[in-house]
Amino acid sequence: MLQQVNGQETSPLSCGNDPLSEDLQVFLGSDFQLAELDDLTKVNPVTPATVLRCLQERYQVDVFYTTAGCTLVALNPFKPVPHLYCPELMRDYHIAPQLQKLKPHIFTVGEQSYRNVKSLLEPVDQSIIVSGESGAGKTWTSRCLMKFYATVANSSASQETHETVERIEKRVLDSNPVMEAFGNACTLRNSNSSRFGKYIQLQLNRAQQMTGASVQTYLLEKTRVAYQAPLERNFHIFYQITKGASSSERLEWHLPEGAAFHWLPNSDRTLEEDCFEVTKDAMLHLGIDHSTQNNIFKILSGLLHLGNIHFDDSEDESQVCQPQEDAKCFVMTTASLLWIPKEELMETLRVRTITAGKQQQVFRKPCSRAECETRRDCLAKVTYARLFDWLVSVINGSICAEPSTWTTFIGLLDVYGFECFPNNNLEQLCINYANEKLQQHFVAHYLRAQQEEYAAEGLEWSFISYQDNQSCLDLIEGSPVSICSLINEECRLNRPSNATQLQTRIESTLSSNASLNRNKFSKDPNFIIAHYAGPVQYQIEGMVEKNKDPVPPELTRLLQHSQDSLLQKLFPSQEKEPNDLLGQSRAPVVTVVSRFKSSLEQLMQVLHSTTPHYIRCIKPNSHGHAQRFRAKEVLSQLEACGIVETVHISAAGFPIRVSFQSFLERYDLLRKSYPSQPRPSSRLPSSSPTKEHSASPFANLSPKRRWC
Ligand code: AOV
Ligand code: MG
Repeated sequence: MLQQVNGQETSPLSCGNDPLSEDLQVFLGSDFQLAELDDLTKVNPVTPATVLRCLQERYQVDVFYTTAGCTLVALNPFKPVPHLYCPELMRDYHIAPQLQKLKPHIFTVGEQSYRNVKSLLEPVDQSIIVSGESGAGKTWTSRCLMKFYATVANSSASQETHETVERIEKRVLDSNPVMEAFGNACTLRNSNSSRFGKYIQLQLNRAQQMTGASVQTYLLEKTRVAYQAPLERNFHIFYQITKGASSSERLEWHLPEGAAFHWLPNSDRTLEEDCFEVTKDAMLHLGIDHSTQNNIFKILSGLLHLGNIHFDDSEDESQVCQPQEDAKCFVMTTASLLWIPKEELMETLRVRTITAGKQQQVFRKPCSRAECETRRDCLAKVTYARLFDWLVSVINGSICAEPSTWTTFIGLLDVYGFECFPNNNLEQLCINYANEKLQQHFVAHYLRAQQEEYAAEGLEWSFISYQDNQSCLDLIEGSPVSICSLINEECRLNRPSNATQLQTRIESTLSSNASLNRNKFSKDPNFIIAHYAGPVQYQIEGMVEKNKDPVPPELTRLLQHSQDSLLQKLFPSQEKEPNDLLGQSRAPVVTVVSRFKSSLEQLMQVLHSTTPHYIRCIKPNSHGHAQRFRAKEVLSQLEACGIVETVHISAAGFPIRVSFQSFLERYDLLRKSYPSQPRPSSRLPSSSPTKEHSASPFANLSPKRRWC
């Protein structure tokens, strides 16, 4: 088969002598050897077609993991494969004397990171960066890796520490179902889609035992609480409480069986993730007792009732809007569940206070119907976001170890994957921006750095081109102007935003950037960004408002007046008024984008200070079907993340690098019998392709594995 492929004129979109197939094909006469190739660097020649064919053949025989140089390609099986993740297999990887002799697996990456940490000479923190599009398997992979560490990091524990370590590990693992219940939701791409980014650091002591962990989260998609795109759902936890509450809880939380909630679409669809018991148990293990849980679920139920409050238009501008007839009882229930005065709730939703003049006079202005509903949504979003942040801090309080008890960490990064929906707005811009940053990290760390190192070593090396996403990042975040800076500026100008004007500004200022485009056939203001993973059209309408994320001070004040002990914690009364983006404050405006940008920068700094390991999750088809390999879809993912270039560089590169000092120490005796001196250099590959080196006795020591 290999020879057939070699001898063939292969177009990038063909697989050997077969046209690119839409579905998984059983190739007559197919050579199973290709499926046996564990490492894509052994495919010859390395082309998109051969790499694709190799992965396809492996997928066909249920082999989902393949090494690609420094990365691991993980195909989503879309079916249960329990034998692949059982504790026995974890132990096999953990005790293997030579890891590379075992089949590629996420446990190879996990164990390699674990062994790197072990190095007594130079313990370096490790990061495992799991990437891939939405639904490709990142969260699944991170979860399995956490289980792997929980299993292996305890295997060396002594009898007396065993129980402590086990208790900590259990809590660390329990953080997953809680965070997923509150932070994941069913989208068009993935029924358990992470709507927040997560970087979890597993903290290890000198004995390599897990003493704790800490979680850093990134930008929760809070708009989902009050708006769900067609065919999508709200966060899982809302379905869990409405489906899983006991009859007494139903009474207390005002959730009668079959009640209809506007913010709970598609509840007829039951998902595996709807299991309330699992979430409650995990919360308990994390130290969130029954009474606090009760508070949480009452607040969530209050938000569901809030979503059912709709208003009629007022008769004139001086009148407040009245709640629709059937919404009156929802007002009562919301107020009772959130433990706030009903009258104050209505006043806050329907009346805006404006402070003006030298005397700082306060004026009351009735809101229009649309404004009332925006305030209602805002109340839900700010409450949910604070609840989520509070949960994360409780989780951290429960799992984080004392700094003196750990020396190194292994970080697992699982962020929301690249997204392209029929409608994309600020949320997708942030998500795709994060993915561009990770791609840049990979490019800088591996594709560019490795080749530059060869050049610096003076090695003969023909540069392998790769898709650099710098221009795309310049477009999104560059200085002095970028899409982010223009959107931020609109917020600072403090004037009613005009999407068409913003579109014109983006076009006129950034037109020289090749990654920018626009759909001229769309009547809605938009821009298109050519992301590394494909073009995405963003609608501008609503973007500036989302970026401002204004929280009217009256809303915060309302929640500060709650008698509920948890809401009092979430909205402490001594808290300063939030950034008033409506023009009453002179404090610098902190926008969603600016906050997200700085959190990403911090993340990048942490990643740069660790040894990175990459797992590229690939979705074999967009429908989540098992046994279906859509070659075109896989190919575009492979191209987007530069797998073929990675394989090229790894195959042509030097698998072993030895520092000049240790090379000299080991092979110096050969030099004594040979007069020529090796070139002074800080690092040397195991052998060099240059003539100078091939003439020396060093040339035969450790031949380069393969030539490109
Ligand atoms: P994601 O994290 O990459 O998407 P998930 O990890 O949630 O994707 O995976 C999506 C679904 O694929 C899971 O719910 C599983 O049903 C299935 N799956 C993934 N990996 C495996 C595996 N190794 N074995 C069996 N099934 C698997 V997103 O969060 O949307 O970007 O934000
Ligand atoms: Mg996920």
